[in-house]
Amino acid sequence: MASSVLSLASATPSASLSSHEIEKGKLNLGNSSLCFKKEKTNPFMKTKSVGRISMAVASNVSRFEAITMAPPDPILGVSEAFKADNHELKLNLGVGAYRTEELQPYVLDVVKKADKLLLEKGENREYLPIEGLAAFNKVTAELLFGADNPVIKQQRVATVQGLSGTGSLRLAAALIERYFSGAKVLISSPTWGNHKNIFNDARVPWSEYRYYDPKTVGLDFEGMIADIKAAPEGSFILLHGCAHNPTGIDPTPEQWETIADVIQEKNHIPFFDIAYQGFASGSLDADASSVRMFVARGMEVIAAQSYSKNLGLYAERIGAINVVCSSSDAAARVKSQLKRIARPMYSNPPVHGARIVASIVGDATLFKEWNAEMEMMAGRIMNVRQKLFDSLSSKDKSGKDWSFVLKQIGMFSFTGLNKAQCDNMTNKWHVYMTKDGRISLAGLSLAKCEYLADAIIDSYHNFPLMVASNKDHMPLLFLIENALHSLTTHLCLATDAQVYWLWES
Ligand code: KET
Repeated sequence: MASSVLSLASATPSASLSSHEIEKGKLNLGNSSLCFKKEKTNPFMKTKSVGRISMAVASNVSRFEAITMAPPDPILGVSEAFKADNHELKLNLGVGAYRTEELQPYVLDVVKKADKLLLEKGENREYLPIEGLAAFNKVTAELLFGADNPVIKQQRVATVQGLSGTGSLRLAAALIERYFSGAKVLISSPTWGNHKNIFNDARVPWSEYRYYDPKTVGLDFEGMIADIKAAPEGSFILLHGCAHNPTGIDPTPEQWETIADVIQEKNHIPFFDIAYQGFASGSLDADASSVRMFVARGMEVIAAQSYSKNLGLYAERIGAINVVCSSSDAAARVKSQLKRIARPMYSNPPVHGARIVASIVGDATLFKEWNAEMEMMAGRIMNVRQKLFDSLSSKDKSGKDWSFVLKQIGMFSFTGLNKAQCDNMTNKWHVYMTKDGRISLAGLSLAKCEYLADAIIDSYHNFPLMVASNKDHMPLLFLIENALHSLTTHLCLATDAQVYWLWES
């Protein structure tokens, strides 16, 4: 009988095997059953060793049988569902991607100009060095920290071009896993959904600090400070540099100072994710002020940047990881290790987006044009925010206070709608959004604000969760939902680690 080999390490957590099952040597997979045993003692089946455990399956069963279907991504999966809907009023407020008033994707004029210049220059397509394009790394650090920042002059920043914000965060996570074994990353509750995936995949333990207060629909500043204080000394504190995703709630400058005080007292390491520089206020400098304040205090800081949003370079995958160190010597060593991590992952990064950023930020005229376009994009979102608030306030006669919509900043509004209400938004109104109640205002037009307000009001008032008919229960439900979410993620991580352990041992 033909046989094939399955690797245990490739099994997803839900398809993982208990040690009991391994001893018994049998696993049921729907209609087929899978046999496996320790290597050496199987005289009848032709198996090949993959690590210590090998399995043989009948030839009519896929070698990938043990792989279960992954759920759709909570953010990017929304765009897939949107595409499949043919309703004329459908609205995609899922992914944070800027659209024009006509709800079309937008390529910045300054990017088109840079593109043309690059084409005329006829640049080659040679590999980049592992750390990326030197001209890009120079301007990206300058854009974040300020060109005159002493840390740049003193060569205390290790900058490596990454695969946009996500890839840059992933590099930093790998660095933490490798050199700060057991150190915890603290992430805000809630946060961008992919943060948890990034640290899970890098096998970096994380826990949450309080951030959003559903009662005030604002920042739970006391909770945040208490949780950062309570974290083990030397933890990494993940902070959204500006325009917090998904809540749209940022600390005030005074609150940032207190956050820095506590982080310094506890010897924690601030780890910024700044994916929306320019989108909070319309000013690239103002939006970098939180990061710059920490650096000005002489702290060592990690900061992951993205050009997906502020230059609309989503598909170019262009961003960077910066590690500000207390000496140029340490920065050089950190950079060498970041390169060492990148090399076996993807070898070296793509060149086109890096050239675009370098030519725009490095040219005074183009840079000025970018700033103007950035302001225009941020301004359009602010107008839409205002119109949505006006529509909600004039249409909803219940007396509910919708002013949180105006208080939030950046691309998103965190509506406070629960999962059932979000389902109603999509199923009845064809409004596609993430199930945490976030809507991307960057995907909304002035013309669609009234329709969206109708959808939100209907979902809020007519589609309460069974237990939550009294809206006072909402904060509690939110907490329960959040706690369950956290628990499942941690369980998944634990199960995953067990499979990994079985494989290693
Ligand atoms: N950080 C944050 C906070 C963030 O919202 C995103 C993307 C990223 C990093 C990474 O973006 P990148 O394109 O890798 O540079 N957020 C939007 C898209 C996504 O989920 O991938 C979003 O929240 O819709």
